[in-house]
Parts: sequence; structure tokens; C-alpha cells
Amino acid sequence: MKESALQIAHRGYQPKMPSALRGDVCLKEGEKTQSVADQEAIKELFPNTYGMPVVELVNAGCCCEGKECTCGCGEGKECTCEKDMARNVGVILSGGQAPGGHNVISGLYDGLKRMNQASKLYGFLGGPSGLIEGKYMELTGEIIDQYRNTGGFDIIGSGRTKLEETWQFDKGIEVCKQLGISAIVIIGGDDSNTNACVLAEYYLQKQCGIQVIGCPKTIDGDLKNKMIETSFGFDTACKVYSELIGNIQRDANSAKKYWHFIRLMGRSASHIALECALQTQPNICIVSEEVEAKQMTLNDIVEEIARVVAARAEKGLNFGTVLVPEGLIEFIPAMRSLIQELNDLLAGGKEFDVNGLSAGAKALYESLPTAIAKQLTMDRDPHGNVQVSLIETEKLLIEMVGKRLAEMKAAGQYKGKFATQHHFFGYEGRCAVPSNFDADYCYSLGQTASQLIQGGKTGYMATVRNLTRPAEEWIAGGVPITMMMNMERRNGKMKPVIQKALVDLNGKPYQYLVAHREEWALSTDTYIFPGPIQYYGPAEVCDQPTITLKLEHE
Ligand code: FBP
Repeated sequence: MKESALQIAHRGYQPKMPSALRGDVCLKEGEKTQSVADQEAIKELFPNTYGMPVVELVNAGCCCEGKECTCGCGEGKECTCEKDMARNVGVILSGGQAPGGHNVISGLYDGLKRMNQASKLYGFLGGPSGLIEGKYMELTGEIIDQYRNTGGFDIIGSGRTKLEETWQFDKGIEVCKQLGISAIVIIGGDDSNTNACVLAEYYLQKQCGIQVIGCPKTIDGDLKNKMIETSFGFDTACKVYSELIGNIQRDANSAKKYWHFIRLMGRSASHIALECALQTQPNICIVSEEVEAKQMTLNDIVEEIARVVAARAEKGLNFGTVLVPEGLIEFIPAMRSLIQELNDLLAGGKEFDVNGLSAGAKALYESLPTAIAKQLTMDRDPHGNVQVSLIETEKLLIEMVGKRLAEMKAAGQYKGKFATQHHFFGYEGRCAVPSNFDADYCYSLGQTASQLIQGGKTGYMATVRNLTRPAEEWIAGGVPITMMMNMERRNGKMKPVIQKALVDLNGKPYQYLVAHREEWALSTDTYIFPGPIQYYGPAEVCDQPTITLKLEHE
């Protein structure tokens, strides 16, 4: 197979790691934990995995000296020193692709092999369904080497099957027993990690000797909290989109004739749009969480865009950029109610009949451009949700802003031209070659997962923190997944789930946007052009984390 120069060179890239992961490692236990909310309910549902301590990986020796030993190594009280037992481990990629997944797997593989060459890593094929259907492959060194530092999830494939029913868990035990697997690593987002925790709890109850460890993945950036600074893939995806937005801004600034409406992936939260705005300084960036907090209507959003377009036209600037988060439509209160009614109406594959909607929802539905109304009634995802990536909100806004500007023109309030281009950036970023940050972060996550397994942990998510510092200073460890949980209503029932992190309107990244957006709206010389991700060169060009991460943690 022919390969690009970067593919060939990049295989030899050696990911940077926290210094604690080099050499022998101990697991140092911290304080006992509790869930972020609904403690009693979560404790009752997870009697075996609730309240476990946070663990930190430290160099063997630094936590052991002079203390009473609990693990048989004769060393330390607070540590469980690694026992270099050979293990068979299974790994699953779950949900949407995110750059760096292959490095989690290579870090996991290297970690297991370093501890014992006889250990084996099996990849379950096509996502969680691979576990229950017994579809797997052994990941050998030769296979792993082909995928080091590459984008994509194609090494074993991914899928969106939910692991949440007892028969699936039991099937998993059967398959693991056949392969001698004593630990499973699930690389996924908030839902997949919630399911990983349910699985860990079930396997402990059954005493079947299978550990379950999660890893925080999603380009959407919404799996983060006090202990998880960012999910992997967010960094690369935002850098890819920001490069493209910067290029478009150069074009807009050169041709001076188009308004570009750019929709950005991120199923629910607006982290991607916000980060891209911080990297490129567009004329407008909509933040869904603000729309919801201010109870804005679609017309309010249109009015605001039209205001900026008219103000720029006054200065002779009939061009600009508008960033639109993919999830926007569901954060507009009236649209959310309409979508909810549509979800109920269409549940179980029923035929759509507009008369089944309430009067308000029907009026809103009928006011929408036909194409958008049709998109809202399209097939739901496996969880019964509307597939926001298929709804062309950017086109909806173009149409509505165009109409509003025509009215303003007729009233003598606007004299400019409104020629537009629309874009959607999503899939372009999900399988990009991981940035050095993601390559390093993911490799460290994989290595950390191997240590948590070796330390006998289950129901934990691998974590690597202190990410705005050089990689050597990163702090690797594990957080009990129950610590991140609360109870939420899902499909009409209260369920334990990991709390999703939406954009914090009091947080520094959003506040930075608010402080600068009026200047960015009206100016021509505030655009930033980030250019393509750089893999080789000075650290200030190649190894920078996202601006969101820097603002949140520095
Ligand atoms: P995950 O949450 O599974 O990481 O997926 C994120 C995402 O890329 C969203 O941004 C997007 O809305 C969705 O997946 C698209 O899903 P699909 O790949 O099924 O089209």
C-alpha cells in the first residue's frame, strides 16, 4: 500500500509521556469519593463501585519508602505496586471517531507488553457489538505498528450499540472467558463510560473477574469535569476546523463579496464552535447555551445576525463569517418543544402526520423552510434523538437572515449586498492525524489504562491531568466513574449518567468571547489564520493545547 511522506515519518513519532509513566509505577490512593449529585441514589445503584478513591500513578519508590505494605511487595502502605502478571485484555472503540484513538490502543498495548510480554490485547470489532457477538481480532505488534500516530478508528472499527442490558453483559462474560480476557477497556464518550461503569458493577456483583476501565473520548469536548480536563480528539478536530475557518476568512477578506455561514459539529454542547471562535476570531459565533439561557427565539438569532450584517455594510464590508454550533436547533426553547413532540410522534417508526402536533408546534413547523421541516422528521438515531448533523441550520439561518435584510432594505435600514456560502465541518476533523497534543495525551491514556488494570482497578476512567504543562509534568491516574454521575431523566425514566459538560457561561472561554465579540463583529483586521496543524518544529507551534484548556486551567 502506498503511503504519504507524513504517514511514513509519523509512524516513528515517539509520544511524550508524564514522567511518572516511565519506569516502575505505583498506584497511590487518595481520598474516598462521592458522586457529583444524587449520592444516595447512585450509591444504591452501584454498591460495589461507589465511593472508591481517586488514584494517582507515581514512580515506584516515591510512595513506598518506609511504609507498611498492603500489596505483598514489601514496600508501601498507600500503594498497590504492580504485579507483572500476564493478562489478556479486550479493547472497544465506542461512538463517533476522534483523533488519537489508535494511540490509546498503542499506549495500552505497549503498557501491557512492558509489564509482561506474554500479555495479549484483543480488539472487539465494530464497537460494543463486537463484544456481545464475539467478533474480535488479536492486536499484534505488527498491526499496532501500522496504526501508531494515525487518525481514525479503522484498526478495529467503532459502533454505537449501547451496552446496557443484562443479557449483553452475560454474553460479554462468555466471550471474555473463551479468550481468557480479564479486563476490558472502553474508549468512549459520556454514555459509553456510563455503560462501562454499569458493566464494571455487574461484573463485580457476579464476581466473574473481569475489570472494566473507561477512556474519555469525543471531539465534542463535553466529557469533562473537575477530574477530566478534556476529552481526546477535541484538540485535533478544533485545530482542523480552525484551519479551514481561517482559510475561509482569508478568502472572505480577499474577495470581499460573501458571508460564510459555517456549521460546526458538536451534537449538543457548543465547545467546538467556541474554541474555533477563540482560534479564528470570526465576526459572529453563536453559542447554543447562551441562546437557551436567554430564552432566545429563532427570530432573535436572525435579528442579531442581520444587525451585524447591516452594521458591516454601513462600513462597506459586505462579507463576514458566522459560526453556528451543530446542536443550536435543540437549544432554542420553542424548537426543542417541537422536536420533542416530533420524537414522540415518530417513536417506533410511526408515519408522520402534522396534525398530531400541538397548535404551537404545528405553527412553528409550518413556518420553517420545507427542507428544514423535512429534515426534522427524518430517521432518529438509536437513542430516539433527532440527528442534528443532518439538519442544515446554516441554510435555515441564511434564508431567514436574507428575508430579514430584504425587509430592512425596504424600510431603508440596510443598503448592502448579502451573497452567501454555506459550509458544514464535522467529519473532516474526526479522523485527522492527531495533533501532537492528542497523540501524546492518548498514548498516555492508554498507558495509564494498562496500569489501572495491572493495579486491579475496575469502574475507573483513565485520566491524565495538568495538560497545559509540558507532558513530563502531566499527572496520570484514575477516577471512579461513579464520581462523575448524577441521576437524569432518559426516555421517561430516571437513570444514573455521567453529567455532560455544556459551555459554562461563567467560564473564562465564553467570557473571553463576550468581551471581544463586538470588536470582532465590526472589524476587518481581527481575523486569525491558524494554518494547518504542525507536527514537527518548535513546541510553541506544535504542542500547544486548545485555548479553552489554557483559559480554563492557567
Ligand atoms: P461521540 O459523542 O460519539 O464522540 O460523537 C460525536 C459526533 O461526532 C457528534 O459531533 C455528531 O453529532 C455525531 O457524532 C455524528 O454522528 P454519526 O457519526 O453517527 O453521523
